[in-house]
Amino acid sequence: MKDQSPPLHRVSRSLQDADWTLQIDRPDPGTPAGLLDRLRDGIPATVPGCVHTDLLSAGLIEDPYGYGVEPTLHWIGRSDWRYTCRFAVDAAWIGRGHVELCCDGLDTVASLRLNGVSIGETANMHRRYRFEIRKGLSAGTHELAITFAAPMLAAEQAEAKYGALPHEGHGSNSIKPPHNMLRKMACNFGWDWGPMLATAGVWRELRLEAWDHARLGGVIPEVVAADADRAVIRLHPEIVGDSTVTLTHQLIDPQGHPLSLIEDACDKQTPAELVVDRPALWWPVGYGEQPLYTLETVLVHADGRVLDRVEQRIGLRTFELDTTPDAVAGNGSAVEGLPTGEQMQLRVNGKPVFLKGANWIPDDCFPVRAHQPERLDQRIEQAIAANMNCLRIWGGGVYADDHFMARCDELGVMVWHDFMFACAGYPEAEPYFGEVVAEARDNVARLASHPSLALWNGVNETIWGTHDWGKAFQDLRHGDRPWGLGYWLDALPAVLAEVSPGTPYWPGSPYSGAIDRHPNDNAFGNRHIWDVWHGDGQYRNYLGHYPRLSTEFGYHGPPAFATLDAVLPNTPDQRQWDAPALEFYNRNGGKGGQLHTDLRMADDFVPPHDDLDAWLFLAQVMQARAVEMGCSWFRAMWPWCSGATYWQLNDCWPVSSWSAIDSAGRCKPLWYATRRFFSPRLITIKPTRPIPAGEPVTPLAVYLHNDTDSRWQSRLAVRRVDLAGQTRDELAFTVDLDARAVQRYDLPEEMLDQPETTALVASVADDDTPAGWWWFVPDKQLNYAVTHLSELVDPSITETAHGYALSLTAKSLVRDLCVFPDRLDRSATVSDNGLTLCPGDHVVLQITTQQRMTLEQLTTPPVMQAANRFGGVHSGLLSALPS
Ligand code: BMA
Repeated sequence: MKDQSPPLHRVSRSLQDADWTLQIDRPDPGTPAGLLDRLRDGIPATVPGCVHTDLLSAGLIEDPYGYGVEPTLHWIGRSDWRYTCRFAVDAAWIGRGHVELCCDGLDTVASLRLNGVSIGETANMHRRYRFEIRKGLSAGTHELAITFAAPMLAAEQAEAKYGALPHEGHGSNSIKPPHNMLRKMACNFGWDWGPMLATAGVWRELRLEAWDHARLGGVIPEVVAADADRAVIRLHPEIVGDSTVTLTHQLIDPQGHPLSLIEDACDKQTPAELVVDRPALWWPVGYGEQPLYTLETVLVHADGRVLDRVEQRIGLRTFELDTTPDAVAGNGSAVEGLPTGEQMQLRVNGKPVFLKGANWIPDDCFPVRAHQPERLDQRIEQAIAANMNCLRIWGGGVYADDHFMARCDELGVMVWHDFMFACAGYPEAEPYFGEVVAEARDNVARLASHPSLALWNGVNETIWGTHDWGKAFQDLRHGDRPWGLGYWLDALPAVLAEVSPGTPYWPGSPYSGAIDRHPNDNAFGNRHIWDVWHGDGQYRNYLGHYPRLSTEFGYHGPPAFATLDAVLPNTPDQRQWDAPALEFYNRNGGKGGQLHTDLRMADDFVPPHDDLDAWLFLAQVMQARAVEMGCSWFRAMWPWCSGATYWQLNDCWPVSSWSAIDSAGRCKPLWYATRRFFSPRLITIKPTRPIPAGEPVTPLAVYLHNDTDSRWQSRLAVRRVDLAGQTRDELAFTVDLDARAVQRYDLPEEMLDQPETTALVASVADDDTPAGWWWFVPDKQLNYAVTHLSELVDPSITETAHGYALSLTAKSLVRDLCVFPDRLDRSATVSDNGLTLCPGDHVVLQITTQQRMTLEQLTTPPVMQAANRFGGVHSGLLSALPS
């Protein structure tokens, strides 16, 4: 009679299409009077979504990213809002044992009512919630109303309740709400690269689920061992409801062949284990393949009927964090003068890896837009194409999206994941404490099956702040009042040990491994290196640092011109380097936005204040040069240094920031430079030891970092060239370098004289490893032999299926050559940028466009640019210069 019984299995139904309405519930006094009636009556709303995007779709507000708009929208974050929908339920649902309203993301302080009766309250954007609603359900139509308290007021009220704790990060935003007081995406309250657009809404899926007897809360596959012979997966299922059920796990190999099928007694003391002989191991990109197995878990009722089924794609790998004390000073690095400390090395399947990557921030101010799959795919693919193997999910945003993680699994990106804490002290009193623990459990469980999840990290910067930031932060360290350390040292590692045992954990970024050691120590743990950008140093000062792992350092640069052009008013007064509009789209704190960039530009150039195009180009050049300086130096230090994840990969709106890719997905020159300095094989010219700021950078050496599994055999040529690119001296070395190793080739003193008239270039003969360059003095002291683009390169153009191929042959020494086709067609892209070439070097740039472009357009400023135009005596005389 089985067939006639009602279904027992879990069924779900999205409420996305349930005809949603948004109403203002308690308007802020600053709410525009003309909108009040419409907002009280209600406007059509989208779920998932948020208040800002709904108001925008209804045509009631301007684009929040428009010039000057953001400060006019603060009333939205100071008002209460209500989302309402109606949905029908039929008799089949009423007969089920459980009917739950499942909310994967409510932003943030919400109360939920079904047909006017309260069903629950929430106060954490980072958690998933389930509310049992079966009792209130009858066949027919129901009304669900979710009221969100004004986030800015809720944060202020929480601050009054818990007591103020310092919060940083807002940059030059005009208001700085206490982002640390709510469990909500901190940067939604404004950051030093993001506007203050505090919003509310249902930001992830909302659905009904019906089930009987029991359901699967999840299954955590803990890979306890993985080597060439054998992998062992320990299984941690969570069964909700009736425990008189049976559970089976089936593993399917990457080719789709079923492997072992096991029954699970669900005994926590001896969890079920799956064993795979000769497993296909998962590796990060650059270390091997990313085979994914399928793990299917089925929950079966005593009568044989299937209650629930969960399918996950998993990878067989182990991650460990190795913090072994160094056996010798420098830990085997070719760089001299390094002390003794502790390793800070991630190991995958027992093998140490060098992390090459960047920090991830929410890709849009409104999380629902940030999590569009195409957008996540594009960004992750851009990271991979720039030779990155790691992304750090920074703690001021949101926990990684499932789709994001799945794509990282497929492409081999290692994910360093912060818990959501950044740049602030945090209350440890209830109910805040309970919220943090619940959020940690939920997200650790949700992400545990992803092979790309490499490490969980406690907090961004607060521990460091209590040593080096202002008095308010330092007082925390010396006072009695809890400020979050209990989460990072105790509560979070305890959750991890229980929910996802074996996953590496580190209390902070930065942290040095011991609470009584300075958290930003060079020889221990990970570092944030901000004395260059925020501390007013030249980018050459990166050479004074010797981190074991740099999880942050960065340098500002403007977005692509097309991205700025879309938002800047088109009037001459707003098209100046220091115009109010440029300042609006720059939230860097401290010395201010544009001025700060200008001061740093003056390290290498005389800033061209009369030419915005040139100023933007040089700011981007400075950014690319600076990050290259840091990352290639840190690579030269391997195995002392185990990685560099610079600040930051992406942006959330059209802003000047530390990012490599702007908010429209356009790549800055830094992105192209990243592809070179993170290439599997690196050639770089650097000092033989760390150089303290202000000291002469000498002696120099060429370092080769072979970050591949095969031997590197080649011939290395090091040439000293004059400013026309002619060779003055040449040295040759035989290269025979082990896999995953660094070799240093010292340069004699006579190669290093005549700093104002020469540069060094190192290259290998038989592969396409990018050449390494060294410039002794800044451009403002260099008289490049050729400064006019027309005399620098011999260009020709041919049409291709997707646009044009632009061939360029260098006629002299060409430095930082860029082509910006987005100045002619906003959607155009170019295959390479920031090229430094010697006479005779030939490159072909692929330009993708639907539009007609001429050779002259493509080879004339501001479409084509080169640093040669801004060297030596020509600096600052731009307006007098022909192209
Ligand atoms: C670090 C980060 C961010 C910030 C960046 C640039 O402090 O953790 O908080 O945006 O530097 O200032």
